[in-house]
Amino acid sequence: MIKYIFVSLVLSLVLVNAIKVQLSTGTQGFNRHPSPFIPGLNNAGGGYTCVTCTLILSVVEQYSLIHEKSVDAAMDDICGFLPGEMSKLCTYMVSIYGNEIVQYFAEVQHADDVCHKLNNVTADVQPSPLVSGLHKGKVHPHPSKVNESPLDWFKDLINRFSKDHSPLEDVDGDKFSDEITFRGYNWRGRDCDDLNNQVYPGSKYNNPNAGPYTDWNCNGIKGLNSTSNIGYEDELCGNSGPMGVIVVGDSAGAHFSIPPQWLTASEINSTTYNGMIEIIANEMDWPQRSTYTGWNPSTNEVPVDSIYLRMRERNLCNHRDYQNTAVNGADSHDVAFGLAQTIARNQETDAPVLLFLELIGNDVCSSHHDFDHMTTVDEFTTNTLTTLQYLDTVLPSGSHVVFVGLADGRVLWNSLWNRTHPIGATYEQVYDFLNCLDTSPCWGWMNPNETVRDFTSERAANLSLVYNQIIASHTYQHFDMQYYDFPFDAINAEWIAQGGQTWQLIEPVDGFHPNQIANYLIAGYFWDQLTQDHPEWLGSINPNNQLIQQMFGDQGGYN
Ligand SMILES: [Ca+2]
Ligand SMILES: [Ca+2]
Repeated sequence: MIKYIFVSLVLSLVLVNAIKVQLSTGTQGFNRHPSPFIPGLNNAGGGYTCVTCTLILSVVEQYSLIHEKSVDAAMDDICGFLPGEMSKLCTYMVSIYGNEIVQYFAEVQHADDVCHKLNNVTADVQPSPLVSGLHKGKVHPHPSKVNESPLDWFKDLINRFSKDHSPLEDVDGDKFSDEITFRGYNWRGRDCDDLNNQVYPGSKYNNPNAGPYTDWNCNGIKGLNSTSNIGYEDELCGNSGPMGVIVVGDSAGAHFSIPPQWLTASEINSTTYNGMIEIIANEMDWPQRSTYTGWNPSTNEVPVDSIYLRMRERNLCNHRDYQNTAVNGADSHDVAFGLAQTIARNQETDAPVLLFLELIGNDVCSSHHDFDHMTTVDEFTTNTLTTLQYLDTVLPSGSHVVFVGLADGRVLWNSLWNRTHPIGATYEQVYDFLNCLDTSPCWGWMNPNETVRDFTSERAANLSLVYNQIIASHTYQHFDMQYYDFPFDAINAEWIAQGGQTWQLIEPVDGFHPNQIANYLIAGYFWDQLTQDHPEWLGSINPNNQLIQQMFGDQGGYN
């Protein structure tokens, strides 16, 4: 149960906010408060502790009421539902704090009061006894329950992706992996030869060392046509104009999503937390279902559409040529001074790309209760020009850059404020709680004050204007450019016309991100725009598609 708190809140709020802080730390040398949760992560205050505690214990409390079980039994149940090491961590935490929690529930009954009692809810940076014990390594689990600390496992898990957002398992160092998580092929097409750094998705280079007619670009097309004596890659793809898809951006570009069932006490059962560790290892993101680089097959429950899938459908030679380099919390500065450099592309030997620069909120969003932490127009211009200057050194000739403007986040408050969050409170209460503890991902928009929300949107709109100014005043050698507004209004109108409602397009747990349906609709919207404005950017339909399908089937799939 406590593990549940750790995972859900630490990885929702801490990932969204603290990784943003950490990006800045790495590139600007900021030194902010250390996180009381995990050494190496940062915390804006003591707030995450409070949020985490209250959320976890709220779930425990509701679960115990729904199932008419004691708090003790509720914690045991939930720990048992967690997978593997998570379950151990949960048991570990309960072994340390369970008795106190049970006792406090008996005294005060409600989760937030219990957290007060546990000294988690504090007005200053005072770490809770629970967390400070972890931080200082003073806790001693009951020896009969746990033999070794699962905290080391957990800290290792977090540290693996909190420092560098390149693939973790990458033997040959070409920035592509044959693992699925930790920035593996959920994020970038799978490396079909992880021992050869000249073999990877997007390569045009027929490496003689890889052997003639091998699959040097991992698109599944290989071999020699003995009749024509030409390799199939050359024959079927050589003149097809292959084009990769890259997104550089933020948590919305990576498709951040916390499964709401994790927090919905009435739905918690033994299968609720299946796949939890993989979800964490993907930084709580779902790039494999995202607008830009989604590749999971669509189902009735999970509709997937993406720019990559559309490009692949147009030309099967593009199979596996996708890269999602988006990072939770990223803003224009992070992209300019760190994240753009995680792109894998050889300007000389790789196919050109259709690249989306997608930063829809973090330049105006933070937990700070002021406007001073928002990026100014001048800063945004400098950051964007720095990014473009770098892209001109790595993108192959014939590439295209699509700027996605900042969102108008007023839709969040307007469509959610009086609705009920999975935790049981209204969004107004949840937003207020997060703001109170300096842990909101976006004080400016998740805010009851209309003036504050309006100012945030005004700044966002002014930043978006920078893109068209750059397009009008700058040219680059290796790519051309196009700007589009973030199309939430457009897809919302489409959704409402189909009988839907706006709140159904927003992530329920964080009350902040575009959800799966929105990702699906945005992909179709951008595709239609590009088809209309720049059909030549999308390449020709490959007349060999049918032949490729007959000969190479699913082209090796994705794993
Ligand atoms: Ca590799
Ligand atoms: Ca390789």
